[in-house]
Parts: sequence; C-alpha cells; structure tokens
Amino acid sequence: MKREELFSVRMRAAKGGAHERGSTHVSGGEMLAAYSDIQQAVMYLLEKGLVHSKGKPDFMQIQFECIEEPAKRVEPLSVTTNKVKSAKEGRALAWSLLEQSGIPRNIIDEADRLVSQYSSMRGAMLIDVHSGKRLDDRGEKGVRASRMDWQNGHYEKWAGCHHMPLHSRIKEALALATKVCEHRVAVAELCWSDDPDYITGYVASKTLGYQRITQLKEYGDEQGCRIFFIDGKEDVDSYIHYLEHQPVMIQWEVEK
Ligand code: WAQ
Ligand code: MG
Ligand code: MG
Ligand code: MG
Repeated sequence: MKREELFSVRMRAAKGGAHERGSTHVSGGEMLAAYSDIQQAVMYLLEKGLVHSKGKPDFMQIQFECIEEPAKRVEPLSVTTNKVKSAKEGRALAWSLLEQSGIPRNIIDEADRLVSQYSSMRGAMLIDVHSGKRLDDRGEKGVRASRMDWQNGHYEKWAGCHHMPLHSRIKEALALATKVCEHRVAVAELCWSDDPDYITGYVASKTLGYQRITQLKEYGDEQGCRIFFIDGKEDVDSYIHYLEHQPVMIQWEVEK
C-alpha cells in the first residue's frame, strides 16, 4: 500500500514587520496534514495568528511542503497538573523538577538569565546541562521544533479519557514536549507562554512526563520561556535537525 503523502504546514506572525527585521513575534504554529486537510490547517493557523492576545500582526507567512521522511509514531508523555498559588511557588516547583532531572541549580539559574535577555523569542534556546552554555547560535530566533502533530482525533480521545480541556494550546504544547523529550540528547524542557493572558507552563522530561504548573508568571507579562536542556556532549547538530525536520505523529489509543 502506498503511504499517504504528509505535509508540514507552518505559520509565523509578527508586528513591526517581518521577523528578519527584528520585529516582535506574535504567534507561530506547525501542523502535519494529509493533502485533503491542508485547507483546514491553513485556515486554523491563519486564525491563530490573526486574533492574538499579543496584538494584531502586520506580517504573516503560511507555507506548506510535502514531507519525504515517514513519520515516527510516538505516545504522548503522561500528564500531571500541579496547582500552585503564585508564580513564585510555581517557579520554585519548576526548578526543583529540573533539579530532579539532574540539572544543577546554578545551570538552571544561568539558563533563566540567558532567556530573559530576549523580549521576543520565536523558538527555543538549547542549553548544555554540563556547562550552562547556549548551544544554538540562533539569537532571538532560537530553534523552532516543527513537523509534529496528533493523529487526527487522537487528542480528543486522549483529553476525554484524562478529563483535560479540548484546548488547542495544551494539544500543541503536549505534542511539542513529547517530540522534544523523545530524543536521547534531551534532558528536560522548561516552558511558559509569552502570551499575556496565559500563565500555566510546564517542565517535561521522558521520566517526569509533562508536569503542568498552573502559574509560572503574572497575567500581563509578555516574557515567555522555552528552554531545551540537553546533554552537550552529544551531537547537537543532529538534535537540531531532528527538532526541525523529523516528522513525529502523536498517537494514543484507549488503554485496554
Ligand atoms: N519550537 C520551539 N520553541 C517554540 C515553539 C516551537 N514550535 N513554539 C513556541 N516556542 C517558544 C517561543 O519562544 C514562544 O515565544 C514561546 O515558546 C512560548 O510559546 O496548559 O502557549 O506558544 O498545558 O506562547 C504551555 C502550557 C503553554 C500549556 C505554552 O507557549 C498547558 C505556550 P507559546
Ligand atoms: Mg504555540
Ligand atoms: Mg492533522
Ligand atoms: Mg505565544
């Protein structure tokens, strides 16, 4: 049987001109779609970038391309929700989860300092857990994980069974974290949104799973964070290639 062709569909939106001109990143998105689903994916991404809490974009690019490589099929990370009462308590919990993953506290602090230097990142920063050094040379652009999505209908089934809301934000973040943590070079991920109206973030790793933390910043704050902590002794270029190019389809079946 011929494998059905798969397409990567991507969007990026900014205000103050194109990202290349040093403008402010508003929104991005990446999906996988069969040919017959491309129109729906483009419409979804158009709306995602057009109506956004960071404001109206004046630049948007949406593109799709056929993918040659077969998709790797991966189960979603297990999800835990940790309720906290303040951003301070949330950050303390996040830091302790990262320490449980084997990352020394001074390296976490250094990574936090590095990511805070940028007001508007579009991708993630790759940090070596041994030296605390940034390992990508992408500046404000960072590395954007791409080519991951849920198999059609599987998130909805998963969310129903796990009593999770059908929010596209959770759907997308869980797919991203699952792809990021699947590779052996990954140690852990730390994330909170740059959107001023969303304060829940997470720490994820293969062993901890996806640990949601209900507050990691204050409402109104447009400073986001996405750090991929990695083992810098390994081949970093091949990890970046994996993040940007390896198609990963998240699959979930009801446990019998
Ligand atoms: N690859 C790498 N970095 C990314 C990507 C990507 N595909 N998408 C976003 N980022 C970076 C980028 O620097 C953004 O500014 C930052 O992350 C935040 O992105 O309740 O909504 O899409 O379980 O605003 C997590 C909690 C929500 C969800 C995260 O992030 C939940 C979120 P946003
Ligand atoms: Mg996003
Ligand atoms: Mg799809
Ligand atoms: Mg955002």
